[in-house]
This record gives sequence, structure tokens and C-alpha cells, in this order.
Amino acid sequence: MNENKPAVRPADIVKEFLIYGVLLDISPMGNGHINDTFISAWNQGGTVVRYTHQRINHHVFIHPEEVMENICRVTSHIRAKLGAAGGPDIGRRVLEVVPCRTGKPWFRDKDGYYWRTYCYIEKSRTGETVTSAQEAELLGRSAGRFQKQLADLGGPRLFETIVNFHNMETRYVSFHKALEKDEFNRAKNAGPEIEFYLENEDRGGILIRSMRNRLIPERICHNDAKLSNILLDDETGAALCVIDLDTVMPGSSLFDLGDLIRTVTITAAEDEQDLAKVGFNPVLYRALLKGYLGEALEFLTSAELKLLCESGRNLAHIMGLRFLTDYLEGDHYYHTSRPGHNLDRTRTQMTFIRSMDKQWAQAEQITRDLTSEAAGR
Ligand code: GN1
Ligand code: MG
Repeated sequence: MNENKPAVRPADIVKEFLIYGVLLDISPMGNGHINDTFISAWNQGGTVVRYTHQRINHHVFIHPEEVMENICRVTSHIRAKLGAAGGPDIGRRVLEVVPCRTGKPWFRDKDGYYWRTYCYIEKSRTGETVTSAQEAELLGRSAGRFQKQLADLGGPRLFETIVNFHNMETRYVSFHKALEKDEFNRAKNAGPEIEFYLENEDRGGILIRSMRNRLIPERICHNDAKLSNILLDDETGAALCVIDLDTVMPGSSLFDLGDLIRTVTITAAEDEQDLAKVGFNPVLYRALLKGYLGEALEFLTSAELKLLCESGRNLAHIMGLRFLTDYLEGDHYYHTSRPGHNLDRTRTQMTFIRSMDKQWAQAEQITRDLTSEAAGR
């Protein structure tokens, strides 16, 4: 968000959480588009222990308490499952929320901003691009596992932390409004992109129409299951756990698979400016899908299976549309660090879709090969 930052100091805020020891250091971290993230280090009896803190963007998440309630339910459920399975290294396989001194999982500062704290997961990293098929397969597996872990979450339906988040139809309503208004006189810089998203409008509605018509089931999903939200072990490269749980809520399994396809099988970063580097890689697609289906084939319906390939195209489509809308609206939603940043992001998504379209027959063949064992369901 491009706005004046509140005058509170992160170093004061983190002391409101139930963390022992002496604060050694706190600094900004990560490259999220929405929240502000910090990492702190504490001396706890001679050992340095680190924590992650986030200032929640309440313009995007208008009910931060509900976000945190969802996150606490989901992480407790996964932790209990990992414990019951006797899994090793549980502290690195699920996020752990640190409460604040009042016992709440969030702290509200004097400017009205909500903060939260997690134990930092050591010896881990996130990636922006994938180069090996082995890594793609592990990532696919971790997304399937995450969906499986949450399939039996009990209790009431999770809060919808952002309503209509992956609803292509309402995203198009916003796009058309932004285009009509063209408040910043930027439409002239984005002619081919605007044309592309107008041409693709009908096809883009396929997932949301399938959900509305109950052809595909509602499931708990992450809704931001992109590559950079999966934590990898520094040494082995294995996927440890899924992070950035703000949008875990009801949705479709295809939103998560699609987001992974969009970010794992692309050959460049989301904001790459040299479009010659951007494309769809079918080798990575095969590996990713193989890993995902290794976990998910047992619960996916035949209607979901038919849309696996489409989901990647669809999620690249909705992201490109959202980046373009934000560009037209003056970059008020996503963090940007250069002029035209959102337009660059729009272009990578569009180039990825075009590359996928060129290789569509092959991608569909890969999908059929890998799902054939489910034929006849
Ligand atoms: C945003 O904050 P970050 O980078 O995890 C966005 C996602 C987009 C993503 C694009 C709440 O996520 O929907 O996929 O950027 N999150 C929200 O990279 O809008
Ligand atoms: Mg996010």
C-alpha cells in the first residue's frame, strides 16, 4: 500500500508479545505485496531466538481478528495431526502463533494497526523461481498435503477473510470500472494488455461458474498458494510448510493448484521485465502435477480433475487482471517499487498464458497421462 506509515516503532510493538529475553535486533524482511514483515532476534539465556512479526494491512483484511481466528484454528489442527502421526520436526512444519500479553493472538497499536507474531522457522528459505523437476514435485506434494490436512477441520465454516477473493466475475466488474474511469490516464499505456483481458473474459469465468453451479466442491484452501509462500528446508530443499495463511478460507482446490502452476512452471519472476525470459515449462508442470496428485488424487472429483490444467491458466489470468486493475487505479493495492511495476506483473502473467496456450495440447496430454489412473471414476 502506498500510504503514510504510522509512527509506531516495531521495536516497541514486539515487546507486547509473550517473548522472553532481551531484544537484540529488529529489521524489515520479505517481499510481500500486502502486509509489512519484520524479523527480530532475542537473547534468551544466551541463545539467540528469532521471531517474525507482521503488521496486517487492514485496508485489505478488514477484520484482522477473524484472520487470526482462522489461522489459529488451522495451525492448531495441523499441529495436532502432525503430532498424532508422530512426525519429526513439528516446530518447522507448521507456523506457531505467539500470543500477546493479553492472551490474544494479535496486538492492536495506537494507530489501529493489528500485529501478529510467529516463531521464526530457522534454516529455511523461500524461492521466486524453480529450476529442477525434483523441486517442483516436492512443491506439488506439499500443496496436496496441505489440502488433505485441512479436509477434516471441524467446527464452523472458516471466516471469508476477503469476500469474492478468487471471483473472476467481480474482479472483472472492478476492472471495467477502473478502465471506464481511467483516473490516472494510464489506459493509453496498456492497450495490448487491456485487449487481452477483454478477449479472455468469458473463459476466465470457468472456475467461478463451476463453483457456483456446484460442479466442483467447496474446500478449505490457502488461496495464496504461490511458490514464495512455501517454506523450503535450506539444506535439503524439501517443502517444510505453507506460510502466509491470511487467506486460508473456503474456496476450491483448483485455486491452490492453479497458483502453484502459475508460479512454479513460469520460467521467470512474477515481475520480470524481459519478457523473452517468461514462459510455461511443461517439464516442471509434469513434475508439479505428479507431486500434487500423489497426495490429492484420492480426494479430487472427476470434475476437478478435468480442470487441473485450466486452473494454472485461470490463476495467472486473475492475477494479471488484478495487477492491471491496480495499475489503472494508481497502484493503491499492491506494494510497488518502481513506476509501471504492476504493468510489468500484468505482462508476465499474460506472456505466461500465451506460452501455455501454445503448448496447451502437450499440457493437457501430461494431465491426462497423470490422471489416467483415476479414469472411470
Ligand atoms: C498478494 O502479499 P502476498 O505477496 O503474499 C495477494 C495474492 C497474490 C499475490 C501475487 C491478499 O500476496 O492474492 O497472489 O500478491 N494477496 C492478497 O503475487 O491480495
Ligand atoms: Mg499473501
